[in-house]
Amino acid sequence: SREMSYSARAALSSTHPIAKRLFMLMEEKRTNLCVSADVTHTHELLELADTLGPLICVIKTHVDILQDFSSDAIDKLKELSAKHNFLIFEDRKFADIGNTVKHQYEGGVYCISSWSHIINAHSVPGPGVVAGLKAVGRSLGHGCLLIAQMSSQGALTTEQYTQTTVKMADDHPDFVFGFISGSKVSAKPEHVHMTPGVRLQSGGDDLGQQYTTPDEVIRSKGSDVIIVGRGILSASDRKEEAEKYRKAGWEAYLSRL
Ligand code: UP6
Repeated sequence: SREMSYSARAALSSTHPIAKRLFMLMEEKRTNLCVSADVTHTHELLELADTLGPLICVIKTHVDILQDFSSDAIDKLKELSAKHNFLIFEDRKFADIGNTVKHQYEGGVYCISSWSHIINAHSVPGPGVVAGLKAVGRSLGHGCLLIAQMSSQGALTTEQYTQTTVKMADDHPDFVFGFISGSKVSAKPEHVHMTPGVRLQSGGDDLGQQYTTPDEVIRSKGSDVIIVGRGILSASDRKEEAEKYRKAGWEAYLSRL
């Protein structure tokens, strides 16, 4: 099936500024690869960001697994994001009442809103979670992805849950610009779909993760961005492996145009 290009989607007037930036840089850099930088030390995070920077559109972080988190490391990550033109996505998966997520997003040890272009949230608390996050992030120009589906075995994200999540996104187009999902869940071309649980060799791990290939995710499932962690991190040459994922994701995208 013929689909719109990332740049055509960037040009739509109703596309969120963060989605516009993302679609544009994906087209410029010819990449729909988001690396999941699931490492425990800041030197490794920064080394990944600098080495893989030219090959990725987004770096996804879990800053609460870093043993040596510091605001200095975050400053360096921001510099690398400017140097290589990628966006930063803290995979915090907010999932509480609006008032609590507001504090979790803005304050605490990590001050996520001061550095992360993209955050995500579970829709399970209802629209208050989006309202709380939006109160902090909207004026900063940041954007949010709602988790509509999960890659793990036995996930409770039923078809109805997914559809209600899409409605929640539709109600907040000034902040929510897309989804974490295994497939395209919204028909709106302004929405970005990002998919975790991706590996060149399908299968899983022994804790419930389930993998799909880049080609399947982009071409058959209609998602836009592949999120890859251990597929790249466990390779002896991470840059070489990341290039394989970039190429696979990009060729799958070209084939659906
Ligand atoms: N992630 C999933 N599945 C989801 C949502 N998020 O795997 O439904 C995240 C994980 C991890 C990354 O928290 O950071 O994506 C996947 O890593 P992996 O490629 O090493 O399995």
